[in-house]
Amino acid sequence: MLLKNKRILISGVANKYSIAAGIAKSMHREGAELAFTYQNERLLKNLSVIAKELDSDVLIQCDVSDDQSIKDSFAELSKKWDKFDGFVHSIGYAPADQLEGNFVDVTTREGFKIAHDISSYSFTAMAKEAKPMLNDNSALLTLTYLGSVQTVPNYNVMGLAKASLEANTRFLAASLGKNNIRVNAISAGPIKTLAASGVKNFRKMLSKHSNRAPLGRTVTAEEVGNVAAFLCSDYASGITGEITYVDGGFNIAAMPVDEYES
Ligand code: NAD
Ligand code: 0WE
Repeated sequence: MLLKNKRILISGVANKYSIAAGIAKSMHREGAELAFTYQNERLLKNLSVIAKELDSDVLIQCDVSDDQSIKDSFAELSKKWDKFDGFVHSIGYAPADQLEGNFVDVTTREGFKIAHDISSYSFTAMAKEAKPMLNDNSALLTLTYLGSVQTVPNYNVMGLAKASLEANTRFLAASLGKNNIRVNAISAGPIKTLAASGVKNFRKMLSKHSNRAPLGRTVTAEEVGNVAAFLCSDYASGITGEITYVDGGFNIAAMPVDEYES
């Protein structure tokens, strides 16, 4: 039980395929008490079913594009939990027109602004509001993607936003270290979630991934969840500001093994 006596707030569950849902499942198995935020009413129905299965009835609306909504959601959480032990930020967004086509042609000032605001700044914003409520030995976690450090066709301005999110992870770690709060990120391999379902040729990307990754397959949201549970547990007490890859080794391989091995 990695997370016995830990209270963790989880954002970003849109449905059962969400990476945040895999994380919630692992954390619940490891004994954590969970609360959830959801973006809007439309997502509440799915979340209610998932939260119930994980013994949680703390569901709070939080749209991270709005400072007041973030403030209100932590105020509401404080009615249930006076203190807690960390949160998972599993939120990313860019307008759909930014994620299809040639980077220099499709990227706009507005698209850039929204991608960075929702996908990176929101992590700082949530940390700011959570800080007074966090216990000693708390941990914050976010989800990033390889597109932050290598180009990926169509990922475009999201790659820039993820680079910002990873720097954000390091600066938050430096900022909150003296309060004994650790801040880490998981860089997950591609997983077929709602956010991925709108992406052109995503299935082709999944098979390319399996081909190049040393493990010869994609990863599941629960595999990401298991690492998330570890990083938020006291077993990871010496790790902060780190980007941990959960991608079957894809990022360390420049080429598939099988095509050149005799
Ligand atoms: P998902 O669609 O299940 O989750 C994305 C979540 O972001 C949704 O729950 C949505 O409600 C939330 N969100 C978007 N805008 C918001 C706002 N303004 N306020 C509050 N919430 C908002 O997809 P996912 O793949 O589970 O994505 C979760 C995280 O994992 C994202 O940061 C994504 O970039 C990252 N990630 C995904 C993959 C992948 O292949 N699926 C790989 C690596 C990293
Ligand atoms: O971070 C992500 C998903 C990011 C995402 C997806 C969408 C689709 C719907 C952000 N915003 C939106 N906005 C929408 O309107 N991933 C890591 C998954 C992903 O998305 C890609 C990928 C991969 C991998 C987009 C293009 C290329 C590869």
